[in-house]
Amino acid sequence: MDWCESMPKIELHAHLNGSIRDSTLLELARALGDKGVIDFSQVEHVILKNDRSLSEVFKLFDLIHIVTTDHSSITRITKEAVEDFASENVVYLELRTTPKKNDSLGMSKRSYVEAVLDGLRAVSSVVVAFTPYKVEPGNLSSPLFSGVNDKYNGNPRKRIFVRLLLSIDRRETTEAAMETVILALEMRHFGVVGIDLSGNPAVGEWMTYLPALKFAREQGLHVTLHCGEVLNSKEIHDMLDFLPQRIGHACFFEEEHWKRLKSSNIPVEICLTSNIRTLSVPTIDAHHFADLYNAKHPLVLCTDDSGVFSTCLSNEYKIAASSFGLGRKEMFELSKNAIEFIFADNVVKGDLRKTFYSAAENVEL
Ligand code: 6MZ
Repeated sequence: MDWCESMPKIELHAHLNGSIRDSTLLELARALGDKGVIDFSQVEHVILKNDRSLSEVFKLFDLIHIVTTDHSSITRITKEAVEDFASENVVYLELRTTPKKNDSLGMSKRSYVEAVLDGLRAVSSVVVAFTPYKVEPGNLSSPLFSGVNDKYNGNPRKRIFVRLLLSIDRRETTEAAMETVILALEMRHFGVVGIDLSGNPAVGEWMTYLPALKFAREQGLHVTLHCGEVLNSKEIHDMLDFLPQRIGHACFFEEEHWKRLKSSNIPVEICLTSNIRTLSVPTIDAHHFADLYNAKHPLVLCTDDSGVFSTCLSNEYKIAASSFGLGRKEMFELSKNAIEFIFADNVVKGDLRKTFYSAAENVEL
């Protein structure tokens, strides 16, 4: 585990509200209980429960959203999520979140995303680079990180790149999905690089989101889809037809889907703990990681919801090592290969390659 922690890592599938710390969730829930908004005694056991089915996970998200959806909580959980990932040597993080409207709190989708950005700015223990790199005229050597050599508590601060994906929830309408895409386009200069389709896979129809997803792609945003989280052969087929730049999960694929996935080379975001906890795969030994890995299909290990599933990215690597026999070298390569699937630009990719190159000299492979 220590070794997995020490290795640089890339996280490409992390839902902001799913990455909330248990301690923060309990604290925020207790505060709402004190105000009489919720009955804390009724929700405490829901928060602390560890073995949830997929449908129970979505009930928990409804609770988390009641507890977190005000600007200051969103800012706080963003800051904490970035600190947590950076503390285990995640060097590039794509954080995804569903912009939410809440009239009673004066929250619009835009102000929600601004609260997320405030969270990125609030991080002080780590150096965060989240806006796209621009080469200033006459200054070709502008640093990717400002204050890289800054110290925090006497130690050099770690560095992390963060990019944002805005999620469309499968409960939303075509118009609401389009609003999220337009917001993502307007927020590009703040590091929003793409769109994710997520939410309860038992809800909603693929066709509802197609206009917004097509528009996103035409405008140059990257698109990743939660695909095959439940058995829905036609939807998986249609999603693969769309040729997203990445997909998440791929648990309920059938022979025909695997063939098409492999021939299209679409990278898969693999979330081992999440898939096991939600019973989306029967056992870890039966997980499709092994087949995709052996077929050298592009894939990346991710946490999905580190708070909800009590995991972290180092733990996902540890599980891959113990379940599929990966050695240090294989884990390092797996982590490094993810550079090729990130949605940030080539300058960031180049910087990450250097990070892995120098880490290869320092971590025992
Ligand atoms: C599908 C998921 C998910 O957006 O409020 N989400 N969607 N499958 C999953 N696997 C278990 N885990 C999380 O983060 C929470 C939201 O992310 C999506 C759901 O829409 C959930 O409400 P944000 O920050």
